[in-house]
Amino acid sequence: MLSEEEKDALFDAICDGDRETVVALVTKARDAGEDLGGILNDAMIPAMTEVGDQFSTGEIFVPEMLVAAHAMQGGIDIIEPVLAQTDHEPLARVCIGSVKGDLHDIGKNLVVMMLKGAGFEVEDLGVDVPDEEFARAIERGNQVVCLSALLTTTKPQMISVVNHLRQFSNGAKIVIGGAVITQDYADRIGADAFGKDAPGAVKAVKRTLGIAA
Ligand code: B12
Repeated sequence: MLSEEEKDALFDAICDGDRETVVALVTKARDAGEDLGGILNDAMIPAMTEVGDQFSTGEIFVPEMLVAAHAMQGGIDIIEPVLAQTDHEPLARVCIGSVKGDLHDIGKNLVVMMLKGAGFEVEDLGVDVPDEEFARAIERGNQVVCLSALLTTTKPQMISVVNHLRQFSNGAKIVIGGAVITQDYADRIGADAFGKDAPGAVKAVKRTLGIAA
């Protein structure tokens, strides 16, 4: 079992981007047969939320957030297969991709990690994703479609995806984000929600599904 001090150490290790310590502590918890969902919820997700808050307030910047995300991923890689074996039900199924023409994926990958950390099953469609691929992802049972765009030139591609998905809509929700996206733009193109950053993405996805944040 992890002691309270070790749980605090796990929290700090994620905030500090100390992947080695994260992997060591999560491995210890797994080998002791501990409730890994509990570790995720009590220590790891709060750490990523802290990192997200520090990023939002300008205390830390992208490099620190990426290192923290990398450390978090080290823990998630150990937890994911174990949770997949249990009855742990995902909150919902979510797919995400950078829209057609957009090759930026660092921010998207952070959103994927935060969504997984929050308990969602996430299908990562990658970058430069055509509209039809998002539609196929809905057919495969994804309940929320997340779209990422970083470029002024790929921003309008979101209009095309939203229109395409609404044509075949089975009630799937659409959440959009990326450096060039705003709430006003989301409202204008008829997306269901906008998220400013990775923690904001989790809140936006939960909001569309009526799940308390
Ligand atoms: C790294 C980078 C690249 C890398 C991408 C590598 C990769 N694997 O992603 C490379 C070198 C490939 C690249 C290429 C280009 N880039 Co570039 N790139 C950047 C840079 C420096 C950082 C982007 C980044 O990773 N930010 C860090 C992450 C954490 O932030 P983020 O992506 O915004 O994501 C956060 C939020 O936006 C949000 N979010 C993101 N997605 C989603 C999705 C949802 C659903 C939600 C809710 C939230 C959400 O959460 C994330 C986490 O907090 C930016 C400048 C900058 N400071 O942003 C330029 C920038 C985005 N690039 C730019 C340009 C112009 C280009 C090129 C056209 C350059 C060229 N002439 O070739 C090409 C285009 C390639 C293409 N077709 O996509 C411009 C865009 C200007 C504009 N407004 O259009 C920028 C702003 C640079 C600049 N100041 O001019 N780029």
